[in-house]
Amino acid sequence: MVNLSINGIAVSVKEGLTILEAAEKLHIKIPTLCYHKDLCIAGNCRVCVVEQTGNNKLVASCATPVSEGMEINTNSLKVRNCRKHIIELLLTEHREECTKCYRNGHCELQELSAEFQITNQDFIDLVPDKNYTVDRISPAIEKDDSKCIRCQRCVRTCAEIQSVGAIAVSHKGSEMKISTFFDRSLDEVVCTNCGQCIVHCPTGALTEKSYVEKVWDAIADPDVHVVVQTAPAVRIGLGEELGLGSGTRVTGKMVAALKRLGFDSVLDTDFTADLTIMEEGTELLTRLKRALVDGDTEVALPMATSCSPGWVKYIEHKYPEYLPNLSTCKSPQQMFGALAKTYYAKNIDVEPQNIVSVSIMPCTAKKFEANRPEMKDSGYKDVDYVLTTRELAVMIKQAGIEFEKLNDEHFDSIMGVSTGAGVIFGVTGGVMEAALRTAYEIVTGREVPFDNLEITPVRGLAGVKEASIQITGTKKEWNFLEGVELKCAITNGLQNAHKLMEAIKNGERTYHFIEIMACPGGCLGGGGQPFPVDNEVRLKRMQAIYEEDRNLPIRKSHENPEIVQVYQDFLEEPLSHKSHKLLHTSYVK
Ligand code: HC1
Repeated sequence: MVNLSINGIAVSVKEGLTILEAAEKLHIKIPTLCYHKDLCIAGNCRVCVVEQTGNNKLVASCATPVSEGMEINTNSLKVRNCRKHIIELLLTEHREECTKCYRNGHCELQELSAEFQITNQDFIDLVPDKNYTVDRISPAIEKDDSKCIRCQRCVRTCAEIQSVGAIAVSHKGSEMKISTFFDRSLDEVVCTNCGQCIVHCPTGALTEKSYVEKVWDAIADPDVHVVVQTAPAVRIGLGEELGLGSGTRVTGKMVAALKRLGFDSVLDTDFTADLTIMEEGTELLTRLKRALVDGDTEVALPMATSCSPGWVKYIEHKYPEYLPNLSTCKSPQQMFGALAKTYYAKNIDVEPQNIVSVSIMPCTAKKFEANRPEMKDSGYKDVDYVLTTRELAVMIKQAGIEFEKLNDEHFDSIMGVSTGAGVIFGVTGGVMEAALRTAYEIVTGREVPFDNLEITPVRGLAGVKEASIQITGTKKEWNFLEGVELKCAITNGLQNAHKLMEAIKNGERTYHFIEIMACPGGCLGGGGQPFPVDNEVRLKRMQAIYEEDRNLPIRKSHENPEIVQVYQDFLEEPLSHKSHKLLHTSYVK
């Protein structure tokens, strides 16, 4: 242990901690900008300076380890003046259009300026002389260099958490900027649209493309029927943006708010998450049968989940030789879109061209996915507009809805009934757990004992998780699986996906089924979820998702009565001709 004093208070902390971390233990908050708990230390903004009493030196507290006998002052006159000047200098290069900025009210630089009462300008404003790039080409992410403070949180996020490297530092000195390959648009480089750069950016330099106005226009149009679907992780994230604590479950209030906003029908992506289990589970069993019974060596195993569009884009760019391993299932969002303009349209007797299909997602890559050319199998654009959890909160605030006072309401039908298996799609390991609940019953004909519904090896925020399952007592048609050890792996965050794919490629690991989600923690940590985020927040959201599952009356996808109905009335059976046409696709390099 190391003994030191901070602001005259003695503290004893573990060796290797930084001054910033030691101060946290004493509940002393030191302002930061380039620092983020998810990332390696950069120490480049210097806002976190503190004074070392003894030698009167100013040091960056995020980058300086504690040492024995250290005396630190986090609030001396020298420290306050220095921090104030640093913030003022950052502002000279930052386009201050706070009232028009997407991050107004959520900007860390704005917060610090207010805290330090920066009311006048002592330094020359450099913004007018700079030729800043504003990139609005991508359907998912916008990048405005005039708001960038060059803290490099986005660069570290893209490299360390996602192993993508779509953005990097270019040029030097005052010309230094955050750039892409040859300064191309984010739409033209290896960006996966995951939006992790957005949730780690302290200002409005990186934001999602907003479709709020388009959705308001659709709601106001009396000639169209606007249907909205809500992703599993939105219901445990939305409350944070509307003044409730992290991990507050707000499913019923969210539905009530969507109805008040004027959507004609409020339905659930969790319904098509259940449908995905039916389709993807059957696809996996079919692949296994071909490999194990027919001896077909061409079968691509392990089969990989395909519901995370950031992961799909990653495999297209980085591991195109593994594209046949992706499940052919579209994501639940896109399955919903395809059914909205066919099955649902027919059911409510509305022409599909008069349906506007909106989805609320915790994810920015879903905006890209909805715009992919593959996603028009209904004969129309399957999903017209994708809003993030944050954008939905904006609409709720604009409409003057007092969210916390709303009474719970239920989803509409059809395509509004879902199960606990559907909701756990929103957390890493959830697709695997949901699939196992159903696969066990299909293969054995026996019910999963209630106590075994929660499959703990696939739970938690670990980067790579493995599970192996041996099914005994299989039904006759599945007896090729009797005693076979089914090997599965689960990852979250693309850096972990990279590790897993390398292990598979090098032959170090073999699996039958892998679940990969692009964002840390799965969709609950998506790029469209409320700010700020770190593992503490992710854990609370994770607990909320599992609580939601535990509280639902049906917890297995195949027991969802609306799933039984959609096969009876429309799709016939999993992997039928119709489901192939509407619910499956393939991707190319
Ligand atoms: Fe997800 Fe999915 S779980 S990808 O994380 O399969 O975004 O929440 O909607 O489509 O269902 C996201 C979440 C989401 C899809 C589902």
